[in-house]
Amino acid sequence: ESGGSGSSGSGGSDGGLTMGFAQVGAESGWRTANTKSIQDTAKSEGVDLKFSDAQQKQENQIKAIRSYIQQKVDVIAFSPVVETGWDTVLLEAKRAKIPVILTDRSVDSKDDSLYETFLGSDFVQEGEKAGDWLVENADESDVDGDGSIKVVELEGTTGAAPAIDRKEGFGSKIAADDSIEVVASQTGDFTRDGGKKVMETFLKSEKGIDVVYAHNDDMGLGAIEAIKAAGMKPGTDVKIITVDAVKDGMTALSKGEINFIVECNPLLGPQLMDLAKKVVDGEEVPKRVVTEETTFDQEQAAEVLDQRQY
Ligand code: GYE
Repeated sequence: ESGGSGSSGSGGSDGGLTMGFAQVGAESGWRTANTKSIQDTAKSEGVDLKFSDAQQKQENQIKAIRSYIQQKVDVIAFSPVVETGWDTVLLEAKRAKIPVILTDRSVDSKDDSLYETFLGSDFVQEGEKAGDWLVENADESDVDGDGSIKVVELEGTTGAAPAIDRKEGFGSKIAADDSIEVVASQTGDFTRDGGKKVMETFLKSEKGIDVVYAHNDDMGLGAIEAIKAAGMKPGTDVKIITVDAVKDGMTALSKGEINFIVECNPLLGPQLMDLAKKVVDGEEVPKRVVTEETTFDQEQAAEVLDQRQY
């Protein structure tokens, strides 16, 4: 029994700690699965979870974090909607001696003493996997056969780590093939509706689009609606690459409406609660915990679809 310090009687390795979690929002299927994983694991591990949804607004997340500091929770975890602008509030948590765990998305700060650890995916690598697939499948991806592969990119939330990194990783890989060119790129805010609207404008403004690269499944699914409405066949007339591998995305992939999905794992609850207990108990944890992920083509999606949990 090493834990259980503090006047509140919380903490300790037997659970019973209080966590304030400031979630990004409910913008995507990924986010819904992530929230459920965190809430379910908190329950089963006996963690008293205070949960807030920031509706994709940084100011709401900052407010939530401040309220968790005021409530003297044992640990704060959050998924920063954008990368920058966190130093002030994180310093407040540090001064209040409340440890902070970054979950899913990271912050861009020079001072890494402002948080204990960062649990989440390697988003640059996800973008690289998407780019590698396109380079390897360049011939089939030149749908109109004009010798150039015109890509439109549906970006995630502006300033968010996964939007910045997935763009960077993809760009670095497609640079290997001169015939591949990103002709337009705009944010769809990680939502289905955003993806649909941006794709509608791209279909009007760009001639001969061969490929859509969407930073998440939801925007890709929105693009599918726009492509169908324009009288074309998604996955055939326009190739589609997305990231996440949620059930709706995997269903579209197995039906041939998406061509390739890079997996991003939202089930972070178990690892998060484990890290939180260790941090509160004063145990050492690695500064970075990367989640393991794979990729799916159409055949692979059809094989695993039944077992997909989310
Ligand atoms: O890919 C997207 C969600 O931060 C990894 O956020 C997460 C991203 C995920 O809205 O669907």
